[in-house]
Formats: sequence, structure tokens, C-alpha cells
Amino acid sequence: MVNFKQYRPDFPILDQQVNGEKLVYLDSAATAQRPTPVLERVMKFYQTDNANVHRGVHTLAERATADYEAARVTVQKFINAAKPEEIIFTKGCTDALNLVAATYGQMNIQAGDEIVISIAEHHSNLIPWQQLAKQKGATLKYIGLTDDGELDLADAKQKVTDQTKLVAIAHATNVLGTVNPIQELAQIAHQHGAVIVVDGAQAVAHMPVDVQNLDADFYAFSGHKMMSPTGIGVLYGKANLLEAMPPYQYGGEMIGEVHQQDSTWAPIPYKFEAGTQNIAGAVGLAAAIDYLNQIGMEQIVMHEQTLVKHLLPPLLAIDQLTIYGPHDPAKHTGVVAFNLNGLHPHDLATALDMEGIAVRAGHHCAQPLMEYLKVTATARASFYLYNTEADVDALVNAIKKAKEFFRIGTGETK
Ligand code: C6P
Repeated sequence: MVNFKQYRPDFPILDQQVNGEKLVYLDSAATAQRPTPVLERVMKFYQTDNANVHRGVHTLAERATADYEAARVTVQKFINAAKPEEIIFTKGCTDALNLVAATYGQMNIQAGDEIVISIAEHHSNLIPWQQLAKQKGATLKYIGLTDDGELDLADAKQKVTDQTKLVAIAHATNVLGTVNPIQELAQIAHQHGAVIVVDGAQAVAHMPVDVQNLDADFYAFSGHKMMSPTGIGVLYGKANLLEAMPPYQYGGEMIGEVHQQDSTWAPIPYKFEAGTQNIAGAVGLAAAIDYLNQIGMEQIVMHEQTLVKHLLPPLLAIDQLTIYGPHDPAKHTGVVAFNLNGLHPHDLATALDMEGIAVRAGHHCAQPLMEYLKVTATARASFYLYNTEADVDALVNAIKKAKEFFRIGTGETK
């Protein structure tokens, strides 16, 4: 078992006080912190290799192009895509999902078709399909959850029919901390001739992902949740699907030939990378993947499991505290959403911030899920490889202190 404490010094941002207390960063599901090797790699790129890619023949342009394309291969290997051409660099997960909706979706969804998603989707994997369905006269259907907050596979089998053309599902959810059975869902989708789009934003940084083994047709994620700079993300797509899709945006670099009245397109992946891309972001993403690979994704799963096992029992023991999602740590990623009954989660998050603890509070860009859970918002703690059991203890103690301060469960409130 790896001692994760050895990685803390790589994250100097964590070594500070907030409101006079030691910072405890529990908001990695929103964005992760970046380790020094990633920051140094980005700096080195700008200091030694920076140029635009695929355009120049000068040495720096060639080096920058080599760095950018090497980053694509690093991503390809990390998620086990069959070829580098199946990796498209995007601005992030949201951009990648919109790309699929605007290209594959526009081309393949017709009136009367069905798109199936789950009720636990982030808005980024909901609104693109909702708007596409509205525009095309298609139906958007939602898979529900079991009582403990897992995706209801029996419901999925009912909802996906021969009219379904596309299933879009998070690999791991950003509120409930559940992992969805993507292989089974892919099988169900494919049996009905539909494609499956997987939102990997909360998964790819936290567990091994093999897109071929999952049989995902598309897999989208953001770099910033896995310690790269912001503004870089990835869309994986099966080559045959990408090749048949129209471009997403038009401009430089994505063309074959341009004439006054018509144009042809570059081969994949360039067809989908119009304009100057986030080259340093891609280089930083590759450095983040190198960092993760050095630790090992299986080790990261075990570490987050250890933290969740340490958190859930004392959290469950707090009277008046509701946890959303499974109560079994084995069914949990390092994302735990909760509320102190009668206290707005913004007040709870502010009280925790006074103790130096950073959690997110709000609807977590999952309003239909909030409606389903009959809440307007929740607080959410989310772990990553730099968190420790001491961070978990600090959270539990601070929640108890907030509960006392606001007199939750006493019949009086402050
Ligand atoms: N969720 C959270 O705090 P972007 O913003 O494009 O990097 O990622 C969007 C996204 C898509 N799917 C899921 C499951 C996500 O969790 C997110 C981002 C953050 O939960 C910010 S809202």
C-alpha cells in the first residue's frame, strides 16, 4: 500500500491557512489541485518549446507539435483507446459533450427517436440532449435510481427501446458518488442499435478507465479535475463514428482544402480541432497523467476508499445529518453529499470555511437530481489523492461544531 502522505509536498497550495486554520481542501470534484511537476512541465513548455502546432516548419514549431501529439498518445494509452486519432482535444468535458450533440446528434437524431439519460446527470450531460431532443422532436427519457441512490438497471432496461438512438450516462456521479455500470449499459444500448456517450468527468481521475473494455462509443472528460491546467479536455470517440461525423467548428487547421464556394475536411482528429488549441494545456494534461501513472490508478481507488470508509461511519452517526447516495463505502467514490437537516448547505459550507475546510454547497449543476431527491441543494465533500484521514477527522469535527452552533435538532435555531 502506497503512503499517500509522500505526495502532499507536491501540492504547495495545500500548505496554507484559511481563516486562521489549516486549509483542508475537500472540493476536488469541482477542480483538483495541481502538483509541482505539472506546473513545472507547463512552465518548461512555455520557456523552451512554445510555438503554434502543425503550422510551422521551424524547430520550435516542430517541437511544440511533437509535444502536443505526444500528449495525445499519452491520453490514448491512459484510457486504452485503440488509436491516437480517437482522442480529440477540447476545452473540457462540457465542450466534448456539446461536440457530440452538435455533430453526431444533429446527424443521427430524428423526430420520434429517443435519447435516454439518468436523473443523476450533471447539466453538461443533460442540457445538450434536452435541447437536441426539443429541436428534433425526439423524446428525452430518464433512468431513475434505486432507494440507495444507485442507477436502477432494471429501469434502464425498460427505458432503452428500439426507438432509442443515444444513451448518455455519467461514469461516476458528481453528487451521489456512485459508479454506473457502463459495460452493462453499453450492452443494453448496443442491443437496441443505440450509441452510448459516457461522461467521465468524475471517473477518469479516480479509477482505471479502459474505453475499449467499457465499449463506450464516446467518452468525455476534463483535464482540470485530474490536475492539469483548466481549458483542456478530451473527447474519445470510436474512429468509425468520428469519421462519419461532420465538423463541430470551422476555421484554421480543420480543413483539407478550401475553395471559394466549398471546402473539405482534415482527417480525424484534426477535423474537430479548429483554430489554435490549448497546446500548453495538452502538455500539462500529459504531465498530470504521467503523475497519476506513477502512483497507479488502482492505488488511488484504494486510497479514496480508505478515506470514505473513515468518513461514512462517523457521518452516519451524526443525528440530523442526511447523506445522499449509498451508505456503503464500497459503493462510493470519494464524493459524499450531505445536509444538516434544517440548515441551508451554504450556511454549513460557510461554517466549515471558518474552520479552513473547503466543501462545495449548492445544486452541483444537477437540478433535476435535486428535485428528485426533494432538496434544493446539498453540501458536498470530495477527496483526492492528497487528502488524508486527518482531513476527514477535521471535516467530521467541524460538522459537529456547526451542528452545535446552529442548534440543529434542539428545536431552536440561530
Ligand atoms: N462538475 C462539480 O463541482 P467541466 O465544467 O466541463 O469541466 O465539467 C462538467 C462536468 C460534467 N460532468 C460531470 C459529472 C461533472 O461533475 C462536471 C463538473 C463540477 O461537480 C463543476 S459543476
